[in-house]
Amino acid sequence: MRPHTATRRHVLIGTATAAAGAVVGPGHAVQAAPGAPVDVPALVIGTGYGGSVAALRLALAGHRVTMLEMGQEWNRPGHDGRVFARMTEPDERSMWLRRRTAMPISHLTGVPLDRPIKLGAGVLDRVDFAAMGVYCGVGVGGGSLVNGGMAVRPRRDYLAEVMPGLPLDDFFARHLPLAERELGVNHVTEALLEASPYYQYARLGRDTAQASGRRVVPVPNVYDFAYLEQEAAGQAPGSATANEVIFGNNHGKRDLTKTYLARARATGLVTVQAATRASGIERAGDAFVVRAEMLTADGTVSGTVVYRAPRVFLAAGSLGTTELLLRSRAAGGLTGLSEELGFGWGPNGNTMLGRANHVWQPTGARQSTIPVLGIDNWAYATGQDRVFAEIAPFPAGIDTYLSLYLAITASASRARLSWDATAGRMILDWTRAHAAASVTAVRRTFDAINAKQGSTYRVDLFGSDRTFSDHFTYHPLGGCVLGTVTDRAGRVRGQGGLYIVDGSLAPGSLGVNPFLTITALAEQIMETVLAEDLRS
Ligand code: FAE
Repeated sequence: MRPHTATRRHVLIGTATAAAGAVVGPGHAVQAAPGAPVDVPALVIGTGYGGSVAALRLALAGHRVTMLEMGQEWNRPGHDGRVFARMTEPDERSMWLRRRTAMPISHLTGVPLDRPIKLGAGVLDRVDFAAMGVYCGVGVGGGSLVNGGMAVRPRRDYLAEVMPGLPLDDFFARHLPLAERELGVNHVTEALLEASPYYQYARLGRDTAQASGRRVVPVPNVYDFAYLEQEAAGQAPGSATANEVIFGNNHGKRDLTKTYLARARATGLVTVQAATRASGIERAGDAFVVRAEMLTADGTVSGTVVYRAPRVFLAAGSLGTTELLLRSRAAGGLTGLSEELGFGWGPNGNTMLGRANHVWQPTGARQSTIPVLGIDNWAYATGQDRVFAEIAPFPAGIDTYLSLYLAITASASRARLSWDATAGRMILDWTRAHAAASVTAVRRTFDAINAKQGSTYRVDLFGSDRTFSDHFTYHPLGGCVLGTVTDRAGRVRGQGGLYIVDGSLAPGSLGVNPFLTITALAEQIMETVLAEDLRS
């Protein structure tokens, strides 16, 4: 095992001696007989939205829960006094096991923006497949640590279209409002939106869209806007106003560690094993044996640990959960899984673009990293032309006159995740052609704005051959689609006791930013599972 070094922050959080069968984690110890698996009543793999809901609901019902999380526990300040690095000052905290950043906006005026960084178990992963890069949050709190906090309700008609069979009355009447309350969703204040220099870019994005007859809607968020007002006024340490977002927010954001996970841990029944990556699941009689690797702060495997649990909740996200199931099936640990495992994957139609404004249309040198407005054409578009585009920030410290947008389309393109036995890894058959309909839809929306404004697209943001980003996503969805790989309550078919509660259940497209829907879906699943499978 690698020695712990006092100079590293977030050093190895759990250590394991597989031979002795003992695991020591932060603030707790779990003991097992030498060589034997650690027996736990319920295991949750992943600490993002689905995992946090599962842990809280299980614990409130009196069940002991052990959570495994491959990333770190982000609760200790680093060398600069901050827990997370700023977007503009990346270091080993920023990216998951990379020696160079992999920024979504990779270039500006032809200059590459990526920089060398020290290798570390950082908070933002980018998983590169042949034609698609997938960004994911890694750490206790999952995607909530790195995301923009936008908590957008899905449209009822679109959910009915993409997830037929979901009990929508209940979902909209109870589970979505519950998720919004637990996550602390709130709205930007009038003062910030209409007067703050930090939202000049949002006001310009709104005005130029409305001038072309486009509808602009408010976008709710879990970032605390009362805090944002204070930081904008210089009365509290800056986070949204200080270039913090995709590598974590040091203040203001109600990420899962402050909401669901905090409540779950407060029960005293939830143990989180950070820096512990599940690597395989095997059926063993009425239970499951889950193997996991303990990781150091630079990602080295320092030991292994084995758990045994009669109930396992998979919450490792679209890629993580699908990979675990594909890998476990390939290794012979799980048999009889649905043939549809890996299918139905999509990037939620994610397409980014930039527009160059005129010199009399400044976007602001100072910009809040938390978006608050979106352009919405769903009222007057059909099929794959439906677009919801957030007016996104580009905080550069100088005025760039750049309007940036993250568009989400109703793309019908789906791809398949599968196991490449030769390479020993998961692959994705997404091609650039899969994104063509999204790019066309987005182009239609923004061509109209450019025509009215006499403005042009920025062609210098995503490398030499792209005006629209058709090669990465923040919103991986699918792989274990609800009602195919699982039943309607997230029970993995053919594997009693194994459940899925995360974004892998959603069929590649939700039409809006996904975490609110994922959270509400996990609430619905847990309600059913607790009532039907775990009633004591
Ligand atoms: P997720 O939150 O990804 O959690 C999975 C967890 O499992 C992670 O902590 C992983 O480290 C962990 N894990 C994976 N594999 C293993 C393993 N083998 N063993 C142990 N642990 C493992 O899953 N969505 C919005 O709705 N609004 C936004 O504003 C927004 N902005 C985003 C910005 C960025 C930069 C990114 C990357 C994403 C954004 N998203 C946004 C997407 C959102 O964060 C994502 O849909 C959810 O986090 C997915 O939730 P899950 O519970 O599926």
